[in-house]
Amino acid sequence: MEGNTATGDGRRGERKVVNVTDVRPDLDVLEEIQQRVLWLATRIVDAANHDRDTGDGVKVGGHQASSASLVTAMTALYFAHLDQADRVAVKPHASPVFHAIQYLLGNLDRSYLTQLRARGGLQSYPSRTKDPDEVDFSTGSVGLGAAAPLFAAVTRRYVDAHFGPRPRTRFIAILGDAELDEGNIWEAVADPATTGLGNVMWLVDFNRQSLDRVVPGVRIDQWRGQFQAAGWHVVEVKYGRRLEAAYARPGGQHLRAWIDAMPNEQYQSLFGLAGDALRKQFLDDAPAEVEAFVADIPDGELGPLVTDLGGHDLDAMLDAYAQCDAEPDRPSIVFAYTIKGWGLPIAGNPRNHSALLTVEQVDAFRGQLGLDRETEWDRLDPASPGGIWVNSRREALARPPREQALPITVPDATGVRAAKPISTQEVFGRVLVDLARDEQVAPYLVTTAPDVATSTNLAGFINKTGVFAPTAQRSWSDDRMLRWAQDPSGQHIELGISEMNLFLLLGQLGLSWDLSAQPLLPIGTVYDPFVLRGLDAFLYGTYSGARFVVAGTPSGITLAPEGGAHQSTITASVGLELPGVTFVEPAYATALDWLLCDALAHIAGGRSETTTAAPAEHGAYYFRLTTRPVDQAPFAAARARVGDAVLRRQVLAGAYRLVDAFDMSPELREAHAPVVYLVGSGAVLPEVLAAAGELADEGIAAHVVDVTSLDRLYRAWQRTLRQGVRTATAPSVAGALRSVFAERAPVVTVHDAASHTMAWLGSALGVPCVPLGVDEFGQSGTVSELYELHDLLPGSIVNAALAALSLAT
Ligand SMILES: Cc1ncc(C[n+]2csc(CCOP(=O)(O)OP(=O)(O)O)c2C)c(N)n1
Ligand SMILES: [Mg+2]
Repeated sequence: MEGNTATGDGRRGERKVVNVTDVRPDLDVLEEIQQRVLWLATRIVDAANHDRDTGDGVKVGGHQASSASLVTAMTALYFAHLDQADRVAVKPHASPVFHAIQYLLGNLDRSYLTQLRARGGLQSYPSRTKDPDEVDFSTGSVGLGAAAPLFAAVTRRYVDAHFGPRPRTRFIAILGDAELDEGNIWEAVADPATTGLGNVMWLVDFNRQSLDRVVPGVRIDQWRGQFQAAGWHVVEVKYGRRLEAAYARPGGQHLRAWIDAMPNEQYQSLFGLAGDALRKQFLDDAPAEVEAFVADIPDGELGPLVTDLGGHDLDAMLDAYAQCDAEPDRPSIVFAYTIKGWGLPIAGNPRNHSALLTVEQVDAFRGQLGLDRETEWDRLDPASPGGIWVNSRREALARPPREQALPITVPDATGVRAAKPISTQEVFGRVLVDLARDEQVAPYLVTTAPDVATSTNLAGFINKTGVFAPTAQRSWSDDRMLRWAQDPSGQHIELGISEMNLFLLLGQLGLSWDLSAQPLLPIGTVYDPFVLRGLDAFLYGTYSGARFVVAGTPSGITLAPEGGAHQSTITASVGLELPGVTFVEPAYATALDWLLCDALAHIAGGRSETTTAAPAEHGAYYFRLTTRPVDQAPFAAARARVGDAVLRRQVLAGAYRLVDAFDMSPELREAHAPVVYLVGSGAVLPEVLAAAGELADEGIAAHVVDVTSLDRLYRAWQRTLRQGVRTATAPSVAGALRSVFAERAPVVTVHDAASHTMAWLGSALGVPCVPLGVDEFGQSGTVSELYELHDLLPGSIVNAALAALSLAT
């Protein structure tokens, strides 16, 4: 088995301070428990595949082999190591092991055991929001679940510094070894914000197999070096106690050298063999000393000896965990050498990733454990030593409830003033500075950015609140624009340029009410095009139920001089389509002020009377902003015309009429002028307004609608449609649309984003629609040059309106 011998810098037997709060149980008791965990995890998958008739011919699946390799490590963890405050991410394919453990602990009803991958049942991969038992971290997209506890620990360090220390939590990730191929792992490990977190432990299920294959070369030397260079404490648990004892015998060094040198594929093939065949395969190419050493070992003992890996030795795993506890100043990683399919007939088989035991093999396993069809799902006998121990663990791990809401009232608005033309990005910065003065709100605000804090207008906030550092750092700069004191009271967490890390951190800040018993108001900023760079982590956070604000800014081709690489076009669509995210794109200062305060009020759990957000809106908020200064007079005029109460309600609902053509030019009404809607969102509103003016001159009444949240409008439309579909009744027009689009008239949509994003409005209103937007990569230029290129100038909008009108007749 390739890879060096254990050279982790915490060697077994050299423990320093051991801070294990629990008493170790008898290893025989743990052994009994782990056999039951292995059985239940295997049978949970078996039942899903063999006991249930889905009727659709689609394979159910599940991962018996990937689960089995973690049974020892997770039994040791849950039944002899964890405290109530600890939080664990479980690798996706070990979901059956996790649920088997929760069941044995009494935290999961027996009825779920036959419901893996069934509707409303146990999820394929651990899910915070969907599983019936308490999952700390969702996993599924490999790499992300592994990194999440690291960012939860970053969050805890922040929470402890600001709100007083919580009971110590160990943030643990259990990951498959192939997860280390994912780049986000290394981005997380490399970021200075994650250094020195002694309460983090990663546990790698080092089965040297991925989905497709037995991994040919074992990269343990490389990984050890990389983690150590990043300041991590590395532990390798390579051999079990039985092999260690053999190595200690005279000549044992030859056995060890041979096992270390043996190709991984050869080693893994031993697990499928027995007797003489195993001996032959083991000794293929071996030096004579090895053959001599094993000559006296009977066939029946040779297999169990040479396959005795540390990751399947309970005692060795508990030692490894204790070594990590003894390192309070740096994160730890444990490489537990394991075998995929351990303890099952599929052990070590290169094609075992999706392999299932046959019904006969399951029957045999059941019989070996002394179980039958009546008793197979039973918990351990509560009067037995195993049952007594499990019960004590259940009590030790019981968690107190956590409060999700903050006891504060977020104001409806900060009253940000904007006499001159101003950009939404600048308003965003000003609103945050104002909120930093609000005694109720300020303590809970925390911002973060991947090296773009100044260029996204967070500087004002940071100058007021400082940058967070676990210990005070001396400042060497006198720059008055950039007073970035770094100390434990800072409220901005600065990250390196990794959008993955940004969204992973936002996701964890947004779950701090649960994982750190402290709700926060997290706000992140990112260049809008690079939202896509962190998209999987964005999804991960919102799938986990995290609540935060992210501002993508600047956005679109309005970032004209920057060129195609920096101009986002599909992000609006992403924001609109992401579940658990409310996408918002205001154009005017006061609208942004209202929307941002409302978003924070939702995150805080406070519900102001005027809020119109749907009850289902409990996720994150994505603000798409720009650096284009926009004249605020049209909004002031709409405010005067409609009044604050109605206007705010409409802005929050997603759209309002910025210009009413008949109010503006009453003669158009008298002349029964043709009507068209010009619907814009974000930076393009000045062009839309100019086009409306030109159309009025030509005798066409063009109402201008400013869409502040395409997402809320779309959801309102979908809600009424679905209602109609489900009840087979004619759907009504959603209220948010009806109040703004009172007349039936064709529409032109104008957006500095893919034209497709708003094109559905025609269907929603049942009228012709001409969607204008950006459907190609951008290039450098001035705003008007690029708007001309993409048909966003007033002249093109006028032509689009004429086209829409002609389509309507
Ligand atoms: C981002 C991502 N890519 C691909 C997959 C599909 N996939 C699931 S598990 C796996 C390999 C897992 O290997 P490893 O991490 O070693 O886990 P093991 O099953 O060996 O325990 C792959 C490719 C995924 N879940 N997520
Ligand atoms: Mg693996």
